[in-house]
Amino acid sequence: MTAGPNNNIPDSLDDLIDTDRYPLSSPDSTLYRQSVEQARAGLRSVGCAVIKDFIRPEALAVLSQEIWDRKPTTHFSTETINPYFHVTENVDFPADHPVNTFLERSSGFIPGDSWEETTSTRTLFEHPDLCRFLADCLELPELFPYADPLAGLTANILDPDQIFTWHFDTNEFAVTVLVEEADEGGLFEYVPNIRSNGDEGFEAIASVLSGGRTGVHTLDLRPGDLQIFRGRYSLHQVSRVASDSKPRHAAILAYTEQPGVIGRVERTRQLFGRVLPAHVDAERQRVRSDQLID
Ligand SMILES: O=C(O)CCC(=O)C(=O)O
Ligand SMILES: [Fe+2]
Repeated sequence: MTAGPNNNIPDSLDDLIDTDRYPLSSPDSTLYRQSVEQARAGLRSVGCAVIKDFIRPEALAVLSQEIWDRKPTTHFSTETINPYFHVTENVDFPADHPVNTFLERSSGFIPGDSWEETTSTRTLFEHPDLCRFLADCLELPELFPYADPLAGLTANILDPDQIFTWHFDTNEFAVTVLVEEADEGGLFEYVPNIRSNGDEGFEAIASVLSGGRTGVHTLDLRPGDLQIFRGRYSLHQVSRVASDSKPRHAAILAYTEQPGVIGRVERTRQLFGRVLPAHVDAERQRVRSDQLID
């Protein structure tokens, strides 16, 4: 491994990613094209692709340490949410409807501003070759690191006994690197395409929320694997980590199709318990641009 500018931070793509197997800087190579085709096939069929052993073992140890070092900055919050991240009852729907089914989400997030520019995790997140590879896998013209200073780069932390219950993401896709796996529980489970643009899929969702296992896939994800997931249509959860297990840590890398995107104030507060001036400024710009409140 090449030494970084200060101490032993892996700072090149070759240090971080197994570029022998996944030559991210050579998009015309056969290996690159094969990986992209495989990912596309998974994303098209079940909305999920796993790129095995993507991170080199030495770099994985560094990513893991970076999370452990920043773990005190985790914003833990326990709330009961419906699959749409709402926390309050909707009287227009029956009591046993998915909209009115609230389950525990007790995980936490390490916010983006915990990783300095020089960290390996941020180097990985912002690397242009990774952006291009992900765009190719997702069949998009271009991708940019999500510019939100808190939500762009995060780590999802599930300590013993915690669970991130069934939900849909509000973003189109998510990129995850499992860094630390639980000894028991903490599994990523999903039901591919349980809803579509024309069909909310409430009946099937209700069944899963009440413990049904029909259509549930459990992902075989190992530390160092890269997961690309379309979470708008596929209900998913991270199952409860056993009370006597190690925690589960996952780095979550968020990207947008346009550069310079910043998240909404309300959602930022829900996820991180605070907002930064950048969020407030972005909100003002939005109001100004169309003169509407929302
Ligand atoms: O930790 C993960 O693997 C993903 C968690 C998740 O679904 C989310 O953050 O929306
Ligand atoms: Fe999610």
